Amino acid sequence: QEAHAAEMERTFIAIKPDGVQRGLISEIIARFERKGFKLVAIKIVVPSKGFAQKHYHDLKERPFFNGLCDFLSSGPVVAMVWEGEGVIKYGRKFIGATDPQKSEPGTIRGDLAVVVGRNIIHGSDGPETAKDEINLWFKPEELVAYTSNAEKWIY
Ligand code: RTP
Repeated sequence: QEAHAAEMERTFIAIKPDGVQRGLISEIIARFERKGFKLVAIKIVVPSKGFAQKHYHDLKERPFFNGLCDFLSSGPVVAMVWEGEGVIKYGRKFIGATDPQKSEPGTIRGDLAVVVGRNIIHGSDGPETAKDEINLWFKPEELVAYTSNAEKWIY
């Protein structure tokens, strides 16, 4: 089981300042937790604008880049690492389309958000980005490896 845990897929999930201000932290965490994914790192931080620019470096040519980085650095963000089989892809599905108007009901954005600039949550879009984003937001010692008793009933 130890070796199994070491290889388990991980993704980076952040509750953006709008999600935090609206009191949606517990709602979002509950959805991942109830699904059966495992929380291995969590902290609340106010990212600097420079940090937000690093996080969104792929989008630096986009017209909304500056506003997006201002927004991400405007207040507390809850940064998390979730672990589990298929957590990257399924996490994205769970979160819903980038534009909440196009997110299916039942998804986090579909149920809880209205506009693209205030879509409450971020999730890594693939294995490489997940690795990069986890490394950007967390030190290795902030990731806690543990065996959850529930795991053997889920994976
Ligand atoms: P995220 O990275 O936050 O999970 O979102 P995503 O992959 O679904 O979408 P992406 O294209 O990477 O865009 C990142 C974030 O930029 C904001 N955005 N604003 N004003 C706009 O047209 C616009 N388009 C995107 C959103 O907050 C999106 O989550």
